[in-house]
Amino acid sequence: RTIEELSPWEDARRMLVKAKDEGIATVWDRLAEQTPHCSFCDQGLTCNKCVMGPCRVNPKGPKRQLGVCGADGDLTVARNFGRFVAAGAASHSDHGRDLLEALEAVSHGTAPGYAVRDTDKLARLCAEVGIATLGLDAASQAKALAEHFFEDFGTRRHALSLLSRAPKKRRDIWDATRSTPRGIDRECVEMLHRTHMGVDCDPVSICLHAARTALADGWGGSMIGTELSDVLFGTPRPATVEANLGVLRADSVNILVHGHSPVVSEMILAAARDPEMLAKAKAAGAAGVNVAGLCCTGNEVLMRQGVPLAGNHLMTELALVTGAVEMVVADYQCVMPSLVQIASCYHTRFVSTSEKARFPGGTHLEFTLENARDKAREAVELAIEAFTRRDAGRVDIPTTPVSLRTGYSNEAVIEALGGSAEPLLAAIKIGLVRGVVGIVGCNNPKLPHDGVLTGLAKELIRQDILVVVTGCATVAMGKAGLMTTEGLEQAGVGLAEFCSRFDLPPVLHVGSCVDNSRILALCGMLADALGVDIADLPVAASAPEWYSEKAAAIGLYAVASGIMTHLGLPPNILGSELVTGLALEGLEGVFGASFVVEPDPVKAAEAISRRITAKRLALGL
Ligand code: BF8
Repeated sequence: RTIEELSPWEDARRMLVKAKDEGIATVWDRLAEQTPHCSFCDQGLTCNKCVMGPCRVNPKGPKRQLGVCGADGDLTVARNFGRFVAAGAASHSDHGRDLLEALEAVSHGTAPGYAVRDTDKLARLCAEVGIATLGLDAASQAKALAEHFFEDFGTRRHALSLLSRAPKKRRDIWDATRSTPRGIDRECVEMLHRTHMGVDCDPVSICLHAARTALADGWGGSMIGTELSDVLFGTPRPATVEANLGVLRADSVNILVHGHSPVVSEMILAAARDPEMLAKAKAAGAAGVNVAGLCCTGNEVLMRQGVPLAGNHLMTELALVTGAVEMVVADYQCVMPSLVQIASCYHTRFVSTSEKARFPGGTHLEFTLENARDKAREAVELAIEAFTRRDAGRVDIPTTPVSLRTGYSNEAVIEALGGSAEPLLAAIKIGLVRGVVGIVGCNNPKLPHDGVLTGLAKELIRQDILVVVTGCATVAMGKAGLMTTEGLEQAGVGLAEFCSRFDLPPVLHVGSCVDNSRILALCGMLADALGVDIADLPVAASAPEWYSEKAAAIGLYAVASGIMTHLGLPPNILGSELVTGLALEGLEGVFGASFVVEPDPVKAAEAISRRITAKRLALGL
């Protein structure tokens, strides 16, 4: 493929040319080397879960129709998919647990530099889960809430605390299908157990447990992660910020925060904003210390602190190719191991911070809740030192930044609407806004960078469908100009009228990937207000360019919550007609929603639009 075919963006294209000139391989080069992929793996028909194998199952072939243990293609695909989803749910939820541990440490006064920044939200959450707050100070509330949520991770509950945010009808469906998640860790562990050789041999049963595991993520691990991030670092409020590689500054020490957890990135930001660090940067010849974000941790500090966003998943390597980055500070998830090698081609330091995410060849500065403030200062000092080694001749910062609006937590949306969701519901009822679609997730080098994301969003807003966006989809929408009120020029007349009335862009930024839980909560709120189930709402979800296990968990919890979900490419399940049929149709009968797979954004928009029309008609709208 030509560079023009890989990415539509000026900043990406310039850096792809530079990478080629400098002999630096990127994710696209490695994809080309790996293509064609193993067709058994592609279809989910390989099994390496025991050493009687590994097996390649060939359901329609003359031989090898069964693995050594006797598993057929359907079971093999289901087991693989179940574990795939569990890994995604575990990743989000383990991230959520880190926030929980941070809250607990704050309550004990053992996390210097961290604090409860939204005491109102803390009190609201306590009240929601039944903790009496009268006479309790913030520290005691934090302690009680942390203890309460720790139990959601374990095995002592029959249902997770925040499931009460789902409408009763939805909870009844989960109970009837034995999909009610009981404990976050429990469901992940049970999936590993079920998919061990000789345990659950029913592909449908495994897939239903995958849904339960995913629900434990969406309404559990992710939701706790989101809510506690707000408590600790502040609930996002609307603001205008900048994005793309143009946010790097030629005259400054550039630090990119990458990964997912605000626990590390917030501390780096605080250290970088310290006047003492500014003085040190100036002494080293820089104008200042510039922190910018990548991927989801970028979304976290963008939403709450207005930190500019340098790029999404496929931009992470290219950001280093600018030659202007002194340091990448990573916590975990979606951090390509290749970044260590690319950093070593420049003066860039790659710093890992989490005990559970080590990157050989990089610098490991282990952050704990006790030492984070000091470690963050150490990291910024190392970045300032790296600045003195920057080769100005290799610096190329392409393009100027674009502006985008951010900060649309549910609280902020309600506030923007004047105090309740009623104006949105009224607009939906009269058809000014036909529906709401969450466009979420990643980039995947198999698809044109950001092309399916932006193509779909443009089609939807043109058809008066409000879009909410999270994760790596955010930068794409920002670059396409859809996240400011100027973007309303591309919206349909109805949507433009509604958004103009409330000063909203047509694409609302609601956060990082764990913040998809905000969309679930919003759907619960809208369904309750209308007295219906989530599956009755004119809403849908889409992960057009997804790649990760986490995105699979997100897609499945959306479907299991009653939200039709579009994927730009299928998971590795096509080797089983049974599992594929379940995903594309069968789940509709179980949860009232299923998946649609469509790489073409216009066709995907048509499918979503048809769904929204059908839901509107069923509601009598
Ligand atoms: O959790 S959108 S590429 S960074 S997986 Fe990863 Fe996908 Fe980006 Fe965030 Ni979500």
